[in-house]
Amino acid sequence: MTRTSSRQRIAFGLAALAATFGATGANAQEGSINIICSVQAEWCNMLQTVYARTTGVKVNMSLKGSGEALAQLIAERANPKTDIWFGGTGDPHLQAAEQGITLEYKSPVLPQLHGWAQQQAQQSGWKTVGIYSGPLGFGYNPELLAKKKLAAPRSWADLLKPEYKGEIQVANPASSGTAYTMVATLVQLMGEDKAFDYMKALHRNIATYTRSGTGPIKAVARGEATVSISFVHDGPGEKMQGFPVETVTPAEGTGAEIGSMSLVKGARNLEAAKKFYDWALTASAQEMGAAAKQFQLPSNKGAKVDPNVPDFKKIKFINYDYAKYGSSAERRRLIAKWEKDVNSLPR
Ligand code: S7P
Repeated sequence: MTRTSSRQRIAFGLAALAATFGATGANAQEGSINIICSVQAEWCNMLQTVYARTTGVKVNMSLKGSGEALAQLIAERANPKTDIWFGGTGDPHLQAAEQGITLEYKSPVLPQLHGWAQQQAQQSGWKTVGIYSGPLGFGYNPELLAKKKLAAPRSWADLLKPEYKGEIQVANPASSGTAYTMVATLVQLMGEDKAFDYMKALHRNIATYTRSGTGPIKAVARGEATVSISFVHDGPGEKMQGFPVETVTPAEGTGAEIGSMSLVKGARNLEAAKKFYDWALTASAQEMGAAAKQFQLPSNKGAKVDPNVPDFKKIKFINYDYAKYGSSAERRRLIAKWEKDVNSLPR
């Protein structure tokens, strides 16, 4: 059997999508859907273009990080303007589920998903679902490190070294799901008291807390920071653009996100939104991530895993408690504590 390329598989998937809709081109379906898209722009744009061209459904796409997306959905809950929230870290999706902002839905595609993605659905009462997973780690700029005669970090402990003072970027957990994943990971890895002592010490070495979780690795790639705390699947895409960036996961262990998707309660275009949701869970739709140079692990068991996707077998993971750290109370409590005990300290 000849090996099919990712692009060929996506083309086959599109043909299947067109068949499902009884359409072969634009204007075959009526209507539109409104999506908040929390992956990076290239993937969001590809989903928008391909879906609209294949089904005739107009896709209005608004790009927002996970933390900001949740804030918007909370703000518009009395009068929702969004039909689907696609991507972003799983914790705020679980929080949205708990707050009754998202809708229970069991897609017929669920059995095709990995256990971790189905578990995300089950523990939210079927109000969200895992669409990808990715490990938290560090990005670093090897050229900048060499210029500053610094070694690459290998562990959480390394980030506290005095020589990294002012060299590290991470996002602010109040606005970023990525940074909240870091807080929750450290608390589970070290215990709460030690994790907060660690974050206070780390604070001295932080140059900037960014708004969005993808900012720090982009800054590292462009030589604006030396080290970032980031999802490591965001590294290869930067490297492919020619930027000097490498990634590593910490020796002590790390957490992983379950990037998720949710239907919004009160969605104005519910039937069309469900069709997009089912499609987004298929193997061929999920392969679009890698085609857009984003390298999370797809949740559909049949999706081809690009060689740039981090090898989960080689990473030391903690046993991340998604239910506990996705609960509104715990998330709010830890973020408030981080603001009070860490962010208020001088640097
Ligand atoms: O590259 C995509 C990614 O890292 O960004 C997503 C998310 O929007 C990050 O949100 P924050 O800005 O709130 O941290 C991740 O789910 C995804 O893997």
